[in-house]
Amino acid sequence: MISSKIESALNRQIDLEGYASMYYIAMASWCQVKGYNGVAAFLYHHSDEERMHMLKLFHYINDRGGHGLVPAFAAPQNDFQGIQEIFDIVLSHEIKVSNEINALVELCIQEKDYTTHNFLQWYVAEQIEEETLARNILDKLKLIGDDKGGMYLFDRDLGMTGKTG
Ligand code: OFO
Repeated sequence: MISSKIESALNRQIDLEGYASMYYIAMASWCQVKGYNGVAAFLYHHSDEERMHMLKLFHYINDRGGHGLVPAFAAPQNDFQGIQEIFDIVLSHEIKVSNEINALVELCIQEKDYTTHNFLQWYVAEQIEEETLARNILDKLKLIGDDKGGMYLFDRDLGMTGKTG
């Protein structure tokens, strides 16, 4: 059985993961409309992954005697200045999620909830991968700069990776 403190902290995490899933759809949709079909495919896929992160939390909370709740998600922005802005947002959002996961891990130690602590290790590892991926993409964008041909190849390659980590 989880404490109500841990239950509400995990429910806040549901909100973050679900919001991320919606945000990635908003970014994917913008890319699709602008003709960046590879980036769009990558972001749609990433949205699915965030939804899976959210569902894992529902199952865990409910299995431990709590109640996973669907929050009212805030509307993400739907308009973007370009691919650079999108991946800046991706990285800063992933850093935010990592910080929240770390705070949750800390709370588990305080509350002596070692089962939830163990459950959260999956998220800790996942966040390292996602932050690294976002940083690698930003490095590539820096190399490409204003090179249109480079951007064409970037879009094509990202569409082929499919995997967001
Ligand atoms: Fe990328 O946020 Fe989930 O864990």
